[in-house]
Amino acid sequence: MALELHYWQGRGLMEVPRMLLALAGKYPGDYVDGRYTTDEESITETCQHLRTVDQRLAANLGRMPLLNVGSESIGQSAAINFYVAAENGLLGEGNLQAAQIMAISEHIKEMNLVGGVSVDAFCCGDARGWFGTCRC
Ligand SMILES: N[C@@H](CCC(=O)N[C@@H](CS)C(=O)NCC(=O)O)C(=O)O
Repeated sequence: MALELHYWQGRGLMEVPRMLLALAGKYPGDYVDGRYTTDEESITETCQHLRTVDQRLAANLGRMPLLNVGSESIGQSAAINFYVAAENGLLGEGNLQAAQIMAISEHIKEMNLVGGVSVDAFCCGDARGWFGTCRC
């Protein structure tokens, strides 16, 4: 089924699904990597104005990230990560490993929430730069 990712022009919360897709050998072109901005001067062929998509973000309460799977939409980054990982065989073997993988993902999210300090060690020192592209 056709996949369409919608996110700001940055890594942020959509980088996990993009990386999962790359691990599965799928790159932009295999899916739509929609990127958006509110800055008129930053609009390019690969980065459109938010107004082109803002009426279609209800599944994430008007925010991004949003994943379209055919005619269906998924909001909330945790749900998007789960769907993309599960569809591409990247959630381990069985429910136990899937839960352990999701726990690591939640740990990283919480470490980022407290300032990225602990995540720096976990992510080889560039956590601030990595998460800093999210416009939350
Ligand atoms: N809990 C949501 C948070 C979504 C969120 O805060 N998205 C931000 C970008 S990282 C956003 O689009 N903010 C713009 C807005 O709230 O209008 C998720 O994980 O998907």
